[in-house]
Amino acid sequence: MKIDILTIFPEMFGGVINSSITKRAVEKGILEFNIHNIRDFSLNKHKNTDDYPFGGGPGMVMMAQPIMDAIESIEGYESARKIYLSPRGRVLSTEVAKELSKDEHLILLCGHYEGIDERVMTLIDEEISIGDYILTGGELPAMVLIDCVSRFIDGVLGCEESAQDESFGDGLLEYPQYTRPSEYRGMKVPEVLLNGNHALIAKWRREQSLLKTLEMRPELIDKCELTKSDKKFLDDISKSKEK
Ligand code: 4FV
Repeated sequence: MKIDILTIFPEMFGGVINSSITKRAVEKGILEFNIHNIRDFSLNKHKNTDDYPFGGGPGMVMMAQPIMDAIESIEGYESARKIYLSPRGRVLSTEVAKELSKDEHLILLCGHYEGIDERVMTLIDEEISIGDYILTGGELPAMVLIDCVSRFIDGVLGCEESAQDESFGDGLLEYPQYTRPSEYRGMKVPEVLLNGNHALIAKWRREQSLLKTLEMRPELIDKCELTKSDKKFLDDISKSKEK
């Protein structure tokens, strides 16, 4: 299996790749790792990879251009399984790890700060989360994924360590984030985020969180406190689906 990792902290991966079962797997030719520094693909002279979020809010958002160019620089990226490590994703489990271990080529995108421009998702196959908590970056989740997936690849573990025999937030998912430019590759930032109306922006963000949660983690809906407008929004969604 070939694993390409996209990060702004490549130095974080030295440990996980050059030790333990993954080091052994590389030496045996079972695993191949390529680490790509997203900063190398930034087109601005300061090599920035992040900017302020449209619509305001805390933190910074990673720009689409460096990430999308980095992904497209990888040989065979079209056929690889392109995974964004994110709290919005399918939660990593033994079953998911077993499924991923059958892939020939994984591309792991590690976000940082408040996350990435939503337009990057047009190149991503799926989001995977290592659990319902917020980390500083996607690097540690990528290492967790590498570790647990590697264990299911034939030959990585000695027969005595076989993984086959192993057993085992406000509560809504994050709304889509965007940053400059307001249009990139023909994809425009939602108008509501550009007009500066904070009430409308907050409404849009809440609704987007409800929609993303309904789509990705419906079981979380029942566990979180919904306002009257939340419930009306969800009722309207379910009625529109019935039509
Ligand atoms: C995460 C998780 C996670 C969110 C913002 C990185 C951070 C920052 N990734 N499972 N839990 N990611 O917290 O995968 O960009």
